[in-house]
Amino acid sequence: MQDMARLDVTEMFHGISFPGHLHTQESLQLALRFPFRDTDVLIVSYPKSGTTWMQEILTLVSSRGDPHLNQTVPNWTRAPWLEQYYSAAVLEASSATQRTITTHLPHHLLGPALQGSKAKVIYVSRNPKDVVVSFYHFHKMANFLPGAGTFDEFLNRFLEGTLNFGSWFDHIKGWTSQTASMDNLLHVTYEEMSLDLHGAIRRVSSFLQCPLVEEEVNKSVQHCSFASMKNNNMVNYTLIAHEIMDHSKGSFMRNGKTGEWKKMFTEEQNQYFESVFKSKMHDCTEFVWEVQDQEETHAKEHISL
Ligand code: PPS
Repeated sequence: MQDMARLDVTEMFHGISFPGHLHTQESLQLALRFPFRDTDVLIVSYPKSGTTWMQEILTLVSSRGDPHLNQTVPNWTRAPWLEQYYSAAVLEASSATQRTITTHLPHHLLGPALQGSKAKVIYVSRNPKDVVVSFYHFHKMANFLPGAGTFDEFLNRFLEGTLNFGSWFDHIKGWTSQTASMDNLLHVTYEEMSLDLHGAIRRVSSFLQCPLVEEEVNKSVQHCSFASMKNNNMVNYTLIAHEIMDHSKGSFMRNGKTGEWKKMFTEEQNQYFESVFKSKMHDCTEFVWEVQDQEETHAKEHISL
């Protein structure tokens, strides 16, 4: 993962920018033609939505709560990103009967490759206001991403859909609109994992038809807590050279909370966000989002940001 530098290269693919450090035109093309197996499990997310957390959960579920793999194999080897250049080699070398694969690609690009496949898809989403804050901080430490600029500039780029990996709105709409027609798709939110990690792990394990006993769930909960993952160098990206990810400028496992956007957004930015959100998401009748502040313990709000 550290061989190919290309830190200043951006690959433009179907109108979306991807970091050239990990993506090439060829690797992106290959992803769109990927021969999925019915036994594959695919984690799909827009960046900073809880991808790494779900990778950790899937490893623990398949190991029945035993953290050995989580503590000895980096997450990008356990669950490689389909569109990144090293994944073909990793997947070829994999002897797993059930492969876990990760992707940030939007549905309009990856949907055709999945057509007709029984591969299981887990879509992970997060309150977009927290996504943008997390992504902003990540841009400051990840030297393979363009400069973050001011938060105001960054927020505009997020809302326009011009950041790397494209539009959050296209991503969420594209994938969640498939939930009615794809019975092999499970939507899990970051907020749900924050609120009830035990329940989320149970839901994921039953979706994968890999039910765990209580003790196995409890062990999984323990090993994919924020504190465990922050200290696990197989998942906290401290194995990556500091020229690529500068840990003096921030941590990948930054703070792992919900509702942190409130400390970052001005009232004006919030109003602007709300207006763009409303105009872009107005046609999403099926779109269910439960967002809850950590300090609030009751009542789930429906599409409340
Ligand atoms: S990436 O770059 O797309 O793979 O990033 P992703 O893994 O999707 O998102 C990173 C954010 O997820 C937080 N995270 C967690 N939060 C709570 N508990 C656990 N176990 C956990 N693991 C990862 C991580 O801290 C990033 O969020 P922020 O808000 O920046 O802290």
